[in-house]
Amino acid sequence: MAATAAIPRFPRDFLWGVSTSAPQIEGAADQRGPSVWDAFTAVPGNVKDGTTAAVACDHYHRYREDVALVGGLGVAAYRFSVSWPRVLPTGAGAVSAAGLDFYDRLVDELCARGVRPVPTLFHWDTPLALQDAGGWLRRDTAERFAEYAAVVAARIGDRVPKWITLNEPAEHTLLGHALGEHAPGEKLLFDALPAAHHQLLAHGLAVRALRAAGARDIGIANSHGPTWPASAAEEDTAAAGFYDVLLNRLFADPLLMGRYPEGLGELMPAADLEADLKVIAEPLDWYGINFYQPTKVGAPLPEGTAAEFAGLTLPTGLPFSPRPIEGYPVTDFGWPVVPEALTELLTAFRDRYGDRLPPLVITENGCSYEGIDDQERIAYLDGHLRALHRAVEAGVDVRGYFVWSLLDNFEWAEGHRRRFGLVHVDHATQKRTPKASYHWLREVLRAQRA
Ligand code: GBH
Repeated sequence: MAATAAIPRFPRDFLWGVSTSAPQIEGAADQRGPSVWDAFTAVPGNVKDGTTAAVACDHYHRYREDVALVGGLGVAAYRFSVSWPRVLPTGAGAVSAAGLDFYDRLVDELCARGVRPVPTLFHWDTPLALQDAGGWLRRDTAERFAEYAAVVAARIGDRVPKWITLNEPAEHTLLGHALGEHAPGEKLLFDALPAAHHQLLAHGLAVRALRAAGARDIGIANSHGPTWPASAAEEDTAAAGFYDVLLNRLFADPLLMGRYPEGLGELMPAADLEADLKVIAEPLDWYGINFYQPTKVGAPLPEGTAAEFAGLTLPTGLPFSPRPIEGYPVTDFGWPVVPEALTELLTAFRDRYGDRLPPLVITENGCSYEGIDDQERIAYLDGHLRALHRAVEAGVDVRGYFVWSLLDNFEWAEGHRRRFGLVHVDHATQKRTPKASYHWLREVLRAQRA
């Protein structure tokens, strides 16, 4: 195996888990309301290999087998997402009994195997009916989300020890609403900021609705990563600082400090911004970080150069430009593998937010590689666990770590071209095969328990 030395020991009650999301694994699209992803994948060219999420891993029908895989891994927790349009086919109003029944069965199956269910209420699958009414550009969507949260809590809340409101509002704003690489395919650039505000508001309203329904231990999963300036030159550090505001501070500052970074609050659609920020900053029990890689950013490049970056077609006229990070291995996706950036990120978070920072959980970390004998994935996870341990040793209060992902799944605009699973899925036959990394992680966890 790629990594031989034992992973250092984490605290006894450290929460180990594995993550998935509904639109990426469930399939059974004919048994729920349509989401923005159904509309988006129906447009040729939007998904690089033309796949849709209609079947995905067929987890809706195979959840018992998948929960057995989770149990076999020896993790204490499973992070999944609840599909809003499966529970409320048009996003509001009529509840689907069959949809709620599915999550009820899933939660029971997890509990029967001694695995703690950690649901995420939104992983980018907005009900299409709400999108047609304006989606996240509209304030109403935030209110509907809180009602939906209450419906889910009423049904499965008695067995759910830990909740996540939203997954990565930053990526959903950037990729879904600013660049149009993800559903709903809006290319609004900076006019996408209302989608950020309304997601944050939805989060805060949902925290209140969940607590009113008796839920405890509520967090959010945000994507974060250090931003490295391309050089020490003033124009590069300024551009990197701006990117850092958009990726990291635009979401973490309002949640943890109750204010937007300077100049951004004014751009948000709020009659009473202070009142909204109070909702958004509703105290969290913990804060989830999805970490993949750092980003190097420099000043805008001259007109006409390098509009392509890591598979994205970037518009011209942005006040920064992402640059390749050299000197590190890259995954199949082209993302650099830089474990020490995780230590850097976590210590920077502690330094910036200090006492306002609740305990942290890494809610996603993983990589895309082909193959069942996935030694590169083992090396990636090994490196990141060591980097995480260094942050814990440095005094950052991190309480858990979830691998993305249990299964090879529907990887958004990449379709089936990228494989993030610890378990290989043959998309033609739905056959699951645990990879070398699955067996490796099981042994790591066994050693942690010993
Ligand atoms: C997560 O988003 C999602 O929550 C999950 O659904 C998804 O399957 C998983 O990641 C894997 O993609 O081009 O080098 O600058 C991750 C957000 C945004 C992280 C893009 C990597 C670009 C890397 N990602 N980012 S780079």
